[in-house]
This record gives sequence, structure tokens and C-alpha cells, in this order.
Amino acid sequence: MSESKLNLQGDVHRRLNPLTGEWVLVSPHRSVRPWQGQTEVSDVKPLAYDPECYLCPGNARAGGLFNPQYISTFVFDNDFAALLPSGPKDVYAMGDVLFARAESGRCRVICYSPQHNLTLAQLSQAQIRLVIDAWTTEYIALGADPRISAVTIFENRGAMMGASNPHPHGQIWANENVPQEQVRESLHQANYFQTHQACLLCEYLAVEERLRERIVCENGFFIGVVPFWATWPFETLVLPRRHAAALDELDSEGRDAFAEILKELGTRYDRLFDVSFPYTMGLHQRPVDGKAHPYWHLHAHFYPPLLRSASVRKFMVGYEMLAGPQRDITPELAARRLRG
Ligand code: H2U
Ligand code: ZN
Repeated sequence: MSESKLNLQGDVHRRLNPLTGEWVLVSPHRSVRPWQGQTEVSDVKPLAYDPECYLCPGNARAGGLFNPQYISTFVFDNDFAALLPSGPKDVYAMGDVLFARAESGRCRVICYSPQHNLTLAQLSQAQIRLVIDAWTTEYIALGADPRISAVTIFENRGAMMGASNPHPHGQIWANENVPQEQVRESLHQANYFQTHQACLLCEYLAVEERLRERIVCENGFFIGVVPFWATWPFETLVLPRRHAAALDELDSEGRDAFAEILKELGTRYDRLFDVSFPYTMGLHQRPVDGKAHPYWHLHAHFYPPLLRSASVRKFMVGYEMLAGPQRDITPELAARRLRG
């Protein structure tokens, strides 16, 4: 490590995200500023079964189909899919300024549990393991389709994040073309691999394990860390300690450990402000375009919007939309709060 006069807990500075090449502005002195803006109301407690819910077992969905009486996980084609399996294969161009191209794919919805009033973190470790198994099955099956290049598994949790329903569920979008966020991460991991003959996230992991300033929780196979370059106040990154590019490279023990860390991290989030913590979370894994991608390191991003309480969220607006992301509370302080 270089000798540095920069005080990361006091001086205004910028941090580099090596996965995306983006910079985040950190202003630690500003975390005490007063707040008189919008506060959000938290969720009302739902029941174990909701006859109106389109995801509960046996119920009718908005598209008219009925859900089976499922007892663990249940995956189906999204009735309002943003990507469709077929369509015209063409481009549209107007000079060198207007450009568009056709895109195809599939969208799936995954119910984590038949029970309407639970969250991922409230499921038992064994139940979360079943969710991970279903994610893996979907990743492999969708990836085997030669028309699919990338599989994005994610969850919008909580009304604040735009989730349409409190029933524990997530989504899976499979694209013909690798989406831009994954293209960026792919490029940066590939460049690092070429320059260093080593995996970027394996090296990052080793640094975090040595410094132990930003680790929130860990087990034998995984760590959960507030990344050095986090932009959301309590953003975290979950990484397998042994290199794996995708879910299909985890053995049974590894999947159990993944379930354990997802439960622990989710429980810590829920305890932080004593509220069922809203977030967008998702998995980034090796594209399924038939290429090897040895530099890809499987990880999960958690992007929670909350800033200082159950009711005060961070908005990515103003400078963030016009210049770049900015944060006040440092990642090290956020990690300490999540550990506490
Ligand atoms: P979100 O809560 O993250 O929006 O996910 C719910 C998804 O479920 C959403 O994409 C789909 C919506 O299109 N859905 C169905 O496929 N069938 C339904 O009956 C309602 C919702
Ligand atoms: Zn339900």
C-alpha cells in the first residue's frame, strides 16, 4: 500500500470503481447536514396468504393464468415481459445520429416461497438454498439457448424500490445482447486480467481481507463487504472467496454458504433501521455467449436506498445525474454500522 496523506474519513476525495471505471465523490464532513425533505412511510404488515395476490399459490395472475399450489419456489414466464423471444432482426439508422437495433430475450418471475409475508432474509437458510438452486437452474437453462448472451437475476424489494407486490419474489431477464452494466464490468475485469494475469475481484478480496475495514459478514466461502467505491450509503458486494465465475461453478457446500451469507446480510439490513430494508439486489455472472470469460468473478450487488433512518432515503439527483455519484457517510463507517 502507498503512503498517503489523504484522510479517507475527513478529506473530500474521489474513489475509483475498478469494475466500472466510474468515480464516486466522497464528502465525509457533510454527513451531519440537517434534513427537512421527504420522509417515506414504511410497509404495512401483510398476511401469510393474500387472496388478492397474483403470486400466492392457487391464485389467478393478472394475465389470466393460475399459479399452481406450489410449496417451495415457483418460476414462470413474466406475463408482461419486457423482452420477447422473437421479433424482427434489424437495425434502424438515420445518418450517424439515430441508431437502434432489435433486441430479444425472455423474462421470468421467481417466487421465493408460497408464504406471502416473508422476505428473502426471513426464509430459513434451507429455503434460501432452494432459491439459489432455482436461480442456478434458470441460469443454466436460459444460458443453453444459443439466442441468449446474458442472464440477469435480480430483486426489487419494497415499495420504495418500485416492487409491485410484497410477496417474496425476484426476476430473471435473459438478453440476446449482454446489457451495458455487464459489458462495462466485463471490459474492466478483462483489462485487469490482461495487465495483471490475475482476477480483479480475487485481488480486491485479498485487500479487504487484509484491511478488514469494510467487511460486514463472512463465512468459509463468501464475504459481504461495503465496497471501497460504494455509491449508495449502505451498498454491499457479496463475493465467493474462491474464484467462481457463475452459480454453476458453486458446489453444494458453496451454495449453502451463499444462502447463509444472504440471510446474515439481509438480517443485518433489517436491523439497521428496524425496518424491512428496501433494496435492489442482483447477481452478476459470466455472460452465457459461449465465450470462456475466465476473468469473470461471480458477485451480488445490494443497492439499498435508505440513508439515515427507515424513512429518509438517498436520492440520486442533482449533481449525481449531471456529474457523477456522491456520498457523505464513508463506506468504512457504513460497514461499521452494518457490523454493529
Ligand atoms: P416487480 O415487483 O419487481 O415489479 O416484479 C413483478 C413482476 O411480475 C413484474 O415484472 C410480473 C410483472 O410484470 N407479473 C406477472 O408476470 N404476472 C402477474 O400476474 C403480475 C405481475
Ligand atoms: Zn402472495
